[in-house]
Amino acid sequence: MTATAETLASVSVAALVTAMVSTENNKQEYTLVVGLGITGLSVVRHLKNQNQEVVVVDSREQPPGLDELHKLYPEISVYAGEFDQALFMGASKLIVSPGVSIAEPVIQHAVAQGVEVVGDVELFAQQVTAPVIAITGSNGKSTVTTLVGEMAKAAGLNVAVGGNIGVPVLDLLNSQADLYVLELSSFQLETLHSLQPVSATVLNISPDHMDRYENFEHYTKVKQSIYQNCKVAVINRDDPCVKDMTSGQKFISGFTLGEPAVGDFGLREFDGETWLCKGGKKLIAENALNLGGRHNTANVLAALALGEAANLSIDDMSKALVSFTGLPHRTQWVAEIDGVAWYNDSKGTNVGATLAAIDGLRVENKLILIAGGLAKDADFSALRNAVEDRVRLVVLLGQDAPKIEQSLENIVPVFYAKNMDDAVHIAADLAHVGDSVLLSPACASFDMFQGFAHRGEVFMKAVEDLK
Ligand code: UMA
Ligand code: ADP
Repeated sequence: MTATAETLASVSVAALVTAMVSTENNKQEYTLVVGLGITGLSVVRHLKNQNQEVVVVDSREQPPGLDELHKLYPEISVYAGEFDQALFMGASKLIVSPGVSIAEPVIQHAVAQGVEVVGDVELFAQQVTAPVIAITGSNGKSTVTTLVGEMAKAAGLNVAVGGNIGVPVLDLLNSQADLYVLELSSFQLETLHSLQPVSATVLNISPDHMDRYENFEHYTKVKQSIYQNCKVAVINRDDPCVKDMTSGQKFISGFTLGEPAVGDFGLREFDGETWLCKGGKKLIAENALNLGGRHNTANVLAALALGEAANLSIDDMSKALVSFTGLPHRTQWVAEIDGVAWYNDSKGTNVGATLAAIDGLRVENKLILIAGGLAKDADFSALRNAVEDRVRLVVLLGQDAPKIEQSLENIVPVFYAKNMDDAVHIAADLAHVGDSVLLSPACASFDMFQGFAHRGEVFMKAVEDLK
């Protein structure tokens, strides 16, 4: 009854669906893996380890995981190209990758017929036995996820770190982990129901992925779902979109850049020096941290609250804090050339992140900002005030550069660049001694690059070449 031995699209969908239907009970028996990126591949490995019948579909003509799949499982049927409804209706279950919206009509029709739809993190949640710390938010997720992982290591735990940060969660399940620290995107949360994190947070909310959601409320609601079933909800007391998300939650731990209430994490001044505190108790001086920008201080406070809820001691966490210098491509210092400082914030992929980077870089002169790429339906008008206050001129590149220019009309001079090399040269020509140039695109990178890391590397290479 199987369609094994067949390869890419060599079996028609109708033939496959018929072949997969057991004649005894007329029940469909294949699980459809939707998407063949790194998530899809991890799901296939997981399901095959459980001897399940698997079919794979991807709307891209050449899905990135195709060669690897053929090598590992030549018997699995893969359908690449436009989605075929029959394949979705014939499945017993859909495991949908984060890059595919569950609002896709083919998926919605299947749901209406009673087909179950979950994601890779749901499969993980159904198997995991060790505690999980879950982190989402519009910005700061990777920084906080990595930092909490470092804190757990400093406490001597065998910790597994992954999720949206780049390692599919099912690939973590093999490890003998004491603790899992997961970065979860809104896309991953859409298909997750039964995770029970020991602590969870929505770090902050500002508009992102507006091409995927009906509106900002919809996006916010999806983020909020991370608190479902968590033991301790860690909340950002300073973010109006987040602070009231946890009504009904029994255990709440807050963080703030203001003075903390009893039990919360925040900042207090002692003899002119700013300290990270729990309630009234000093933990670590802010200037002992090796991370720039107040947004990163907020990230540290969130990490402390998340770690404490998972029984990490303040002493162990503090050890990790002093040695953590942040991740590449996040307000990363690149070089000083002819008196001009260059910073790479390629991971600034939405307006909120770019605002934090502009605000966080405490430099004397106004900045030269390099921005642009794929807008994801963003509204760039929120950049106006910060650019007016802190930016001297803007160099734009990428598909949606004109949208940014429109939003910044009459505020600062705007220059167009053909590519990243060109952008760096324009900025170098216009910079004065003492200036800082910040790449913080406020956009996704896929119009010109393979991803934010590729964009950051191309930028840093162009800067190095100036030498
Ligand atoms: N795609 C199609 N058709 C398909 C399947 C995918 O066109 O049938 C497209 C998607 O629209 C997307 C791309 O292919 O642009 C990749 O999608 P995918 O689901 O195959 O992605 P993976 O390779 O499995 O990587 C995913 C996350 N990608 C996305 O959510 C888009 C990775 O986050 C994550 O690291 C990985 O799983 C492991 O968990 C990346 C990301 O950009 C870094 N995330 C977004 C963000 O951070 O803003 C949410
Ligand atoms: P994410 O994984 O959510 O994209 P990162 O930790 O990779 O977050 O940081 C991405 C960018 O977001 C950084 O380059 C910085 O500009 C900005 N950022 C980081 N932390 C915060 C925060 N707490 N609030 C606002 N912006 C932030």
